[in-house]
Amino acid sequence: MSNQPAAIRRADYNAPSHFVDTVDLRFELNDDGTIVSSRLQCRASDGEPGADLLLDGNELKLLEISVDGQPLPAARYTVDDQSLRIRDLPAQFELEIRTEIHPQRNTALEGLYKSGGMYCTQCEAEGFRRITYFPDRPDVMAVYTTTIVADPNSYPVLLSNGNRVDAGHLDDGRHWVRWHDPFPKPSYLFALVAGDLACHQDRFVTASGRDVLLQIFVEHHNTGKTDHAMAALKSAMAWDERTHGLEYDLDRYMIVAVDDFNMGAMENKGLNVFNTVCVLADPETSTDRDFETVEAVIAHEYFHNWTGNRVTCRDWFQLSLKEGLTVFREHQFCADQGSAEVKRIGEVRTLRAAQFPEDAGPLAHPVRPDSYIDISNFYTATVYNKGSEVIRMYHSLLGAEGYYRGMQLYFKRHDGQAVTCDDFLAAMADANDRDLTQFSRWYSQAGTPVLEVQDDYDATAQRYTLTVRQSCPATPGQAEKLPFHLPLVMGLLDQGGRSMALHLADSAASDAPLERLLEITSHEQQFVFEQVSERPVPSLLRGFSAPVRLRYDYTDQQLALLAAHDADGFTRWEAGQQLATKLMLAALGRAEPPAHVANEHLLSALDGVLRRASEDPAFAAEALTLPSEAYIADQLAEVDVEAIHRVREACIRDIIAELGSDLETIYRENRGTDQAMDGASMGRRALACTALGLLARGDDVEDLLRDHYRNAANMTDRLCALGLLAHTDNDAAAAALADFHDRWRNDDLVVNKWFQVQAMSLREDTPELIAQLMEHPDFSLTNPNRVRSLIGAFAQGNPLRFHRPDGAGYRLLADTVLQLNAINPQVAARMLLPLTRWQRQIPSAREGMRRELERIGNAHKLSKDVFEVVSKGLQA
Ligand code: B3K
Ligand code: ZN
Repeated sequence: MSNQPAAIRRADYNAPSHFVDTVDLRFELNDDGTIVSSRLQCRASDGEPGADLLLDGNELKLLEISVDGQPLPAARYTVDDQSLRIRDLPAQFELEIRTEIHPQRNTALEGLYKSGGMYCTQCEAEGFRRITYFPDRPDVMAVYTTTIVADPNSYPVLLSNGNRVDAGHLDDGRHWVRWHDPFPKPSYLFALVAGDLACHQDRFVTASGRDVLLQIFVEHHNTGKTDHAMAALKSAMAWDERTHGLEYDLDRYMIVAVDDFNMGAMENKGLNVFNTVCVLADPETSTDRDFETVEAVIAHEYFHNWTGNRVTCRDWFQLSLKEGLTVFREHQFCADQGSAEVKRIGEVRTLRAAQFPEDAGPLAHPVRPDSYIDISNFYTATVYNKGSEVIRMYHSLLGAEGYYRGMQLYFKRHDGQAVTCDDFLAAMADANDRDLTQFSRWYSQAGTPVLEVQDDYDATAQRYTLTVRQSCPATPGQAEKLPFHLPLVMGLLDQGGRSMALHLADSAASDAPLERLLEITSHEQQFVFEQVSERPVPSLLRGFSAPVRLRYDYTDQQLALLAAHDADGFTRWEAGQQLATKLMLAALGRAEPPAHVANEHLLSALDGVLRRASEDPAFAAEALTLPSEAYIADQLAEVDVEAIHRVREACIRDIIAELGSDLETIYRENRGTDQAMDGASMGRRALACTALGLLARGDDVEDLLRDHYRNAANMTDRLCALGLLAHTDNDAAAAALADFHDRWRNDDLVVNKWFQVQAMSLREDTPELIAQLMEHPDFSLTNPNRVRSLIGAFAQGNPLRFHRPDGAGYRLLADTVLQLNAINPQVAARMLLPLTRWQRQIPSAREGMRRELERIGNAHKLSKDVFEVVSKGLQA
């Protein structure tokens, strides 16, 4: 690997040499190239003349440059492929630059590009430099005015940030629209859209009486699918007012849906750009999960208006300042929309599936990273999801009131500024008069802490002692870790499953709640409870109060008791998961493949779930879902994917043998044939589909699956049946797949699902099928949704076939990454991640994965993005 790109370090941060107060942009959109004219009012940050101004620029053709109206002589500036440096500048000046760019050729989908017939932008993190030369860093905040000129027939709708201030026609027939955004913002929040778009319009009146125009723009064939997004937007706006006292601040809020997008959505000021996946929803073509995604992402991007836009990041190392915080706000919002317990279970599943393995692998990094080669690689589960857990811990440690006091102080101090995670922590600490110095280690230390809990019961003294030890494994560049400050929420259950009063030895006698938050701060701590009349069962880490791995040596009986009786829904679910995990790990540890994996404790716990299923079907669905193969793998020092699959399947067969007829009853009682989208109907569908998913692992289920597919009245049911059918190579599967494609061949988002179910198939020849599907006329490497549906789903969601022993899965992924590297580096680097998780695989797999990583590493012209992931991924 030659020409290695250099790492950027947090410690090297320098304040900007110049500020830009206003930016005037003019875009002339032409099919043979776009001309961008910019006029910047600049001033040296120290008020002195003479400092060089360094502007970022990427893939730009510089046409003209002038300072204070005078063309700049060549001797006063230098251009290379990354930057433009200007010398001998006065303390204050007007800089004008004209560049030419080619959005039509932009397959990286950063900067200005074309998606279908429309122009759109993606500037976070460093896309603005592909539009014009600019100090493209978040601590340079300016007021933008944007004029867009285009052909009115192809591009009747012209949008940018802020308020629409003027419009007109030119003599040559083109039209133009001017936008002005009064809020100073970093360049990463700039947006432009031009296209022939349909608009769904509504209004929202804020608490203080501002009448806001809400607009969702989509391509015409997608009209009619935006009701859910609009409703979600309005509830998010009302929620942020109600819970945080935060109002929207412009006269309009626009959302545009585009087909080709590198991630979910983007919070550009006043003009969000969304992946169609995260906006469009309708019961016929979207699953219940899709509906939830739309609601969550709409809310997330809206919440960024305060946490991200009004208060932004000083530099990209602080990304979690806005992302962790906004994910937490999104989680709070979603918990308020339905069952908070079920939502919490989903959050923990995601954290364990995506973040724990990241924290345990070669790309582990702290919530606030110390260095990066390409910042695009740091939009990670650690920055987002662990970052959100860190915010949740402030909320737990300070209490809801203390947390909101801290938020208020944060906005009071920093509205309109670009700040750091330290500033956020200081606001929380100062508003509550708390010392959070130790808590700040959550930002600087990578790795998932381990909490080992032991207990001792003294029957004579009626005293119960919990000993809590914490440790954290080494991660790249961090051999030793200092103890974290974290909340451990717990309770004690008596042998009948009743909550016991918690008399802490050093607290007042009258103070005996049923639940306590223990503050863990040291390597080892003891908590002594008095007046404990019998040996209790500890209920630990309720609500998953900290992002840690908890170890306590529960017996099967204790886990069954917790699963049946604990006061906390998360812990009830977790106890069942831990029981199943324990049994599967034990089975894996035996020399001979065991005849049975489930035992009477697990079966009776599941029986209890089935009997109580009607009380909360959505919860029952979660409790009936066994821990994933990936989760089991994450518990092991050496991972044999096939063995894990065998054991999990055996466990499911035990469940069917014992509870099959009850599962069938539950299935029949809960399956529906309607499109009702209320929480109760969605819960019943989830339960029916989970039961069907278990039954499908048994024998003679083809008719059941075929019927479910045929009778489905909504996409959740239809896709559930299709996915289960697609595991088998038979006529029923082929017929359903053909029918599905026939029905929805014209709906891109449904065609993604068609690719995805095939990518997830347990069929042994899945790698070959995927290779064939990549030749399908509907497949395209330039559309990230397609790539994620087929390649991403396979490599991340189908461990059994991705790790096929002959290495076909690894080769397929590496071949694809090499092609994508030249098309879309960001997506290429992301697709590559599963190959970097070779360290704990069995030796044959390890070798195969490393070989493919090395092959990618040796390729010519690697993008920075891919280079960073490959080179870190190869480190032992
Ligand atoms: N802030 C964007 C993510 C941008 C990713 C750039 N590679 C979406 C979000 O988190 O809301
Ligand atoms: Zn975000």
